[in-house]
Amino acid sequence: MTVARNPLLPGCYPDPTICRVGEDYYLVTSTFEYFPGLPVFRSRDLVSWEQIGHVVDRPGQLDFDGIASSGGLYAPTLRHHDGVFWLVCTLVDQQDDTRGGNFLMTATDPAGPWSDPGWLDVEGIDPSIFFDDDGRVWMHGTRPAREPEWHDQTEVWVRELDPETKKLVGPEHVIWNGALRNVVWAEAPHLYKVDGTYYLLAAEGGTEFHHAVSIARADSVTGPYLGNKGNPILTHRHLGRGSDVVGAGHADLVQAADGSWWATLLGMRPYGGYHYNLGRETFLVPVVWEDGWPVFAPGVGRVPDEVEVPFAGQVRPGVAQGSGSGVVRPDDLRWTSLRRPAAEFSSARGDGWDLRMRPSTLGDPVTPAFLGVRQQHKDVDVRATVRAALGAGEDVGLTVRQSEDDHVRVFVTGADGEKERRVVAVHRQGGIETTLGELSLAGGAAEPVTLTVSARGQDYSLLAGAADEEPATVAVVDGRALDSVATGGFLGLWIGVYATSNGRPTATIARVERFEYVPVA
Ligand code: 6LW
Repeated sequence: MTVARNPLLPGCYPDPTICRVGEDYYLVTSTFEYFPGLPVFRSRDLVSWEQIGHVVDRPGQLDFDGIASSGGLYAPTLRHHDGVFWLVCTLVDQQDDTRGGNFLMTATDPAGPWSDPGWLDVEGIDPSIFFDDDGRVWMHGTRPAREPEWHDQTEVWVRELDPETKKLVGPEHVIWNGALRNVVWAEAPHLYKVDGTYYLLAAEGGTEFHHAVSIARADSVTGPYLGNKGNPILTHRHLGRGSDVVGAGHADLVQAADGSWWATLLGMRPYGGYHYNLGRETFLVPVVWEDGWPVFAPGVGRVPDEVEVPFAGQVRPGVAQGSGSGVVRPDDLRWTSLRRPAAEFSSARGDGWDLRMRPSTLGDPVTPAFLGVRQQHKDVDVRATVRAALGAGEDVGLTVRQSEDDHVRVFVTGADGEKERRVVAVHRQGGIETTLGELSLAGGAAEPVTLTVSARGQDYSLLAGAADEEPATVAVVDGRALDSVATGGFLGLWIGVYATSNGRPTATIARVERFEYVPVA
């Protein structure tokens, strides 16, 4: 017996989808504007997870250029059928709805390569796919109701997919608007067949405080679906905003090899008030069936801190859950850039990177020279040792990023003729920049500087020092201004390095000698 500690995946891993193939479980989550997109995790026992790749990992697969933060890749669904992995997902461009849409990709190895997208002629988000035991395949998803009876009413549709042509065929059926009248955002639908009955699992209430999981069943895949009288079958909204986990919803079911049932779902852990800087994280909940309905977290009725997985002790030990501590080397799968591959502006060198500085800044919805990792722990030190012969107006720094419009930066900046190096801390809030602090460091332009973000709950200290010096505090930022409760959007925070010439032509290479991510116990 082994215990899975929740969250299964700490940090911004929302909208989890899970499937099992033999003894292996595979899980994928949303990534929005980050690249590579849609990380793929594998586990033998539901307890220990290792990342094995990404679904979207090469240019030309999808075009994210210009897509603003919290657009991009929304909730995916992963399934396996007849030796092939199928993934359906939505690319959302909030500024230009002629771009993107719902697509399907396949792979024989979930670590990749994945196919190019096949676009599906259907609107809305949260697509899912169900392989019936008669060989027929059914797509489903959610969209704003065509004839709404209430505000933010959505409708879940189902339609057949021809697995050969990968096109939708036959009539469409609208099967669900949520379990409750006036409920908003019935979404994240997934169909299953259990003992000959079709089940529709769906979220409702919106992916924030009122999030919930409901279930309905039918004798035919196209309905009519009858909701469980106990709906919603899981929510934390009645626990209030002081609950350790809020916003539980967006679940997917999986049956283990021993016949037991489990659900993955998203939730948030507020701290320092009602703020969840780590974003929407992935949790695990046990499921049993009673009277032909699933019961989530039986006897507890909420997302448990720990989940006993009876079969976990019997299989090979997996890789430690969550993330590592220490130097994040260039081959670490946690690294992400924005919208396009990091190879376009960076090269691995030793334990770090050479960043080819770009004119674009973190305020532009493009691909600035940025490389970062998710903030997965509320107490963490992130240190980057950087070195660059900066030109006038050029910056190399460390950022805590929510979006183009909301982030903080601590950076070394260059100016003609100066002997000292200037370190500046800036908060960009709602697109408006405020300088929070400044200091000067002795030493020549090309000597290394260590920049640190030291997060202790909602206090984010930004520090700087020459490599062999005690670092000095440049500013302390209140993290409550940075999470999605404060800024809007769907994301948790990232912490990363960047280099920008702030619009000027440049050929500067910024060297990141090492980047450390050290959670504080
Ligand atoms: C996801 C959907 C949702 O597609 O948030 O509000 C979206 N609802 O289920 C992004 O995670």
